[in-house]
Amino acid sequence: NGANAFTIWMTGLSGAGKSTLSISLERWLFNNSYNCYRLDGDSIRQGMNRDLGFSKVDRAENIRRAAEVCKLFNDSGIIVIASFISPFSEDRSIAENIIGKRWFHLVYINASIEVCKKRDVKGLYKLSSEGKLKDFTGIDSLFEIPESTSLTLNTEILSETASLNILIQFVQTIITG
Ligand code: GGZ
Repeated sequence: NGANAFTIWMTGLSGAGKSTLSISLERWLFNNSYNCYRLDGDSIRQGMNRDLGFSKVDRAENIRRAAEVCKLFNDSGIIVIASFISPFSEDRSIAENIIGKRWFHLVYINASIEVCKKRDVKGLYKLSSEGKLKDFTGIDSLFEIPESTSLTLNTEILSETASLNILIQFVQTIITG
């Protein structure tokens, strides 16, 4: 990675705001003439990782493959915005090692399980509470809160615009080194 590209890796519960913020950040980078690519768990799981489910082993493989793709993009000079629940510390740390510590920036999109349940944008929390969705993160599958992050955004307190502005400031500090 000689081109100074890096990966913004967003972790957080389903409904915390990862995809929303990553799409807005992608737009900002694009508008400011930066090459970037967005990798999202939801879409990667429909293509490259459609053979994977939500067991601990499958999540680990999902994250490993995603991180390898991030590395390839970064090597080619493209900034990556990766948004995956990535609930396990061990898997996040494997991702960091694949991408390289220098180029991996962990951003925790923090909203409590109660708030995510209330938002329930996709109705998955309801399905899970009815027993129709197994191993759902925050309900019957663990989310390990990251111990150390490059940035944490509390989307319960911050508006979408406020979160985005902080995220953009953070990315600008990485870009200007
Ligand atoms: C967690 C699930 C599950 C289960 C389906 N657990 O909010 P979404 O809907 O649009 O995005 C979530 C996505 C999670 O994929 P990731 O690749 O980010 O997960 S991980 O990093 O843990 O591998 C959610 C949907 O898939 N979804 N079933 N059981 N999320």
